[in-house]
Amino acid sequence: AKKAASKAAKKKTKGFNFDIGYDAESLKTSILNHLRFSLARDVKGATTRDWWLATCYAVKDRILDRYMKTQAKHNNENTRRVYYLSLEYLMGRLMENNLVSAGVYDVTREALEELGQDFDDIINEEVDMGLGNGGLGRLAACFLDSLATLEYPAIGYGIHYEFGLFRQEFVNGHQVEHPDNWLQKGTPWQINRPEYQVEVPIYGHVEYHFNSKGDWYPLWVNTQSIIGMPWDIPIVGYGANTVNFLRLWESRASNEFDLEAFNRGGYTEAVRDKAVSETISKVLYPNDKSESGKELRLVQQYFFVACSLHDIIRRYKNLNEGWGDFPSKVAVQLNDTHPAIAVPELMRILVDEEEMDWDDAWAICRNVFGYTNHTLLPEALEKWSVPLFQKVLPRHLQIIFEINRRFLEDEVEAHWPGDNSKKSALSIIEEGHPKMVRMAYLAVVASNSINGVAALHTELLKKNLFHDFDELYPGRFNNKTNGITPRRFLKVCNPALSELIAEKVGEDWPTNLDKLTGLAKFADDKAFQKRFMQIKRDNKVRLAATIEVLCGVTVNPDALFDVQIKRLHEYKRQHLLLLHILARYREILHNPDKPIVPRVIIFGAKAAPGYDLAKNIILAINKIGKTINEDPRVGDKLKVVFLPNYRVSLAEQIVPAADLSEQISTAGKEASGTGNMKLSLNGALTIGTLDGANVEIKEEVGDENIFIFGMTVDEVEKLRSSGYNPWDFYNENPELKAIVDWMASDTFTPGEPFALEPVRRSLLDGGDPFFVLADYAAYAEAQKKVDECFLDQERWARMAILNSAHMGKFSSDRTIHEYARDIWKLESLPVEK
Ligand code: NBG
Repeated sequence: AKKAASKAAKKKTKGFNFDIGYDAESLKTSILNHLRFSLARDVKGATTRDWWLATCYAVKDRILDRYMKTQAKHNNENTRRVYYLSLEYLMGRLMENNLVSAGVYDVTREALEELGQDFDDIINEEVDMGLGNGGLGRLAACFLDSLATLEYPAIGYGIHYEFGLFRQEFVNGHQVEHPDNWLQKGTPWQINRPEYQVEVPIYGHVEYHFNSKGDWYPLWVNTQSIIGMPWDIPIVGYGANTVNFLRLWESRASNEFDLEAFNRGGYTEAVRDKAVSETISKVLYPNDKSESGKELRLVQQYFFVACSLHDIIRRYKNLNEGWGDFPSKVAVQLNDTHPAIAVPELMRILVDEEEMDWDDAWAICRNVFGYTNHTLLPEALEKWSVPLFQKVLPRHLQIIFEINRRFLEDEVEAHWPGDNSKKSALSIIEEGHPKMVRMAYLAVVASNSINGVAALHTELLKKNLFHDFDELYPGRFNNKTNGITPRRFLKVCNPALSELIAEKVGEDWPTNLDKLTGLAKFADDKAFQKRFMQIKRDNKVRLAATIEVLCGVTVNPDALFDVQIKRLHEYKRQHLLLLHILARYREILHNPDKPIVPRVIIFGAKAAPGYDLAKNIILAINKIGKTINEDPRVGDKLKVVFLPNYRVSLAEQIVPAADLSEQISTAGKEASGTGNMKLSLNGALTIGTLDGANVEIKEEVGDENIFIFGMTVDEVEKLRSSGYNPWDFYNENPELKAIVDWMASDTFTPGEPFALEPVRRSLLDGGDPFFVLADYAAYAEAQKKVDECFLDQERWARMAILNSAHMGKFSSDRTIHEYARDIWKLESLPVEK
């Protein structure tokens, strides 16, 4: 009957014209319609928020039209897809990008102007969708953009956090965290999909039963159920007809579960259990690179993985018979180890539910999964305690043990016969009290591809962390250097430069970023230099206004804008730049008449709420900055500002205005970095170490257009093994000694002489684990070169132009093409209009 009804409905709507206008007049009509019929608002009383929502709805109508066509196409062709599993997506604002990608930017602007609305005010209504911590989450967002733009069939899966990354405020120089209630104003972009909700089991225990053949089989029983409710965010391809989507799971209490408790008379229990289930998707863990071993985090990981696999399998089964074609239709990419529970979950489904032989199931797994590693930092390598696993996912733990047993007995034994030390070194289970599950090893053993995110990082993975695995699985390790979307990080955030580029190299550079090399021939052209630098200056004037509002500090747009924007971490060494600030301040006080290149030092960074030293570094920067900014002897020569609540939308204001990009991590610690690419693309020069993708940026722009300093990975290793003593560097360098000692006075914290002591101590008694003092002299030298270069504005302009010109490699389109070709074996599938 249902089928007949839907047939009848189809017949009755046959010939109905769903066509939707793409001109300003149609947009205007749509906006007014939504204002009235979606928001119940009269033009007269409409607030900016109402206009924003109505405009987004109008644009969404046009996007959904393409979304329907895309999904129909993917379905009809029963196409292979990639499923990107990530616990984080740092999407930022969606409106402006969607307008640009859908090709309705100009007409929407025009429509709003005709309606008497200020376009920029409306854009600024949107709060960032900040469901991620840093580079890893932003990379996932850039990848979605590229996948849609290149028309690859792809779906992203993640968690619909009610609270994204905390909002940061400074109180008296200290970081204070506030909840990020991003859904409060409503979000027009998401589509609820209750028809695809999923129920997943968790907790419980394993019992053994006999089957009809008299064999034992395990049964996971007495589980609790959680409902996963999908919310879809359309992902619009730039200048393409493909609209993919990101599906985010919200946890809800299972109705059945509530009802049972309710019937037992346990009303409050029922409500309490409901609250627990609904806690799962409440909040994003704000630790950028450390695992706290919290039960809720493990539950989050399993919850979203189980929902996603269920969804993937449902979609597959709709169009295919049996499991034979599963690996040819499905590629799953694990964004770090956070979703690695997908491995035992898929095994559980295949072996326990589908009653497949272990070997067949394992072959499917190994054909489906790919794993991307994003860091070598030991504190970021996920391990879960066996007792915790036993409690939350008892059946999965058994499966992991079985995977491990077969791996050690079959593969490790075959390669290193009788070598027990190899077995314990490679075991997925780490011995100890308690035993731990090494998630990275699990991901490696189960994947057909393991990749690092920059050439140096991949080399180090193969050399150190996964050395034996690389020997065991030759060819499985590969590099995929990160990239960034040139749509958001140039076209949208820097419209003036975009226009200049289009004029010189053609309109199609946003999808052919290599075309930027066409700028190189203008690097010495005085007129071009002038225009390029004038755009930079205009961007600096705009940023200066933002700085005034956010920090209450007036800065001179002709000063060198020196930018360090990224999460706060010791290894990223914001405190190395802080030492340089102290040196500049000292120089200004000691040589007041000596000319100095005026600088504005701009920080943006959030510290994990439990990371004390990171918070102390923020405090030190704020206190020292305040002292300098208020010192009349300094004036415009030096200003230090720490912009609060650094996030994607703020990055989009800072990046186009930067002159100098600080990429100064300890060599070997930054897997890739992606901010380095964004800044250079917008014409900032890099001062940096030979770390992560800096190495490849240097290759592209040439040694003479970048300021490289400091120890290499090998030199760091050598110094470490010979016994590094930071006191040696402190004692040998009078300038360094003076500025480090300065921190111990109460110059910057009047009346509180020891307020900055934690930072100073970490550099000396603390052993300076990231070699700040060891690299200080080289850094100071490189900064001197920066100043010299900046004095020669023509030379600087030339270098800046050549930076933009040579960033083509770092488009995430290039990265995604490589993933598609080498890992996912995925073909692009253009969608017709
Ligand atoms: C981060 C690295 C960055 C890298 C991004 C994206 C984690 C675990 N890793 O260097 O620190 O650019 O991943 O690959 O957040």
